[in-house]
Amino acid sequence: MTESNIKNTFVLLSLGANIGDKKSTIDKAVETLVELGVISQAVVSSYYGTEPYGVKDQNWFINICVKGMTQHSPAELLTKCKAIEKMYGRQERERWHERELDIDIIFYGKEIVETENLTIPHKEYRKRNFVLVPAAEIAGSYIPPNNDLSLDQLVKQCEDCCKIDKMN
Ligand code: PH2
Ligand code: MG
Ligand code: MG
Repeated sequence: MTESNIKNTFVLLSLGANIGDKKSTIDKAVETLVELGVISQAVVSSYYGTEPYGVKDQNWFINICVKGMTQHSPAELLTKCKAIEKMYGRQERERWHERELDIDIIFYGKEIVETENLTIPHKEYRKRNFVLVPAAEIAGSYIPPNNDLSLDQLVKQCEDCCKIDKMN
């Protein structure tokens, strides 16, 4: 395959952690995404301290978003993200409970993916400040598929009341 045939697709990921050394885990996860060539041209949002959304009785999270380009298919990307979660100690627990590291694929180009274990755009992204705020910071003019509004506009009309504090 010549270089010009290699498909590079825009991707936006959400990373979160609420146990262990949250900041250090997220830093290392971003480094690993780049070092393993999972994404290139990475742009990382500010770090945000975020109130737990959903199950309330747990620590606050740190959340960020990362955008970049990937040569992986959505399914390959999911496998890589899961492997990096494991690398940094992710244990299996109940849905929405605490986690050492969560890496979710929010957008993959303008593609819509609906398979048994992967839905892109992420099912809940419109409802969540902890995704929309960092996503809009780095990709405010991006208009998600099935949408007329940009991330900048979606963040303004999001009704999530969970607190979110910019850390840096
Ligand atoms: N992840 C969840 C559920 N709730 N709340 C915050 N603030 N941050 C998260 O990353 C998060 C959450 C399930 O993935
Ligand atoms: Mg998640
Ligand atoms: Mg996840």
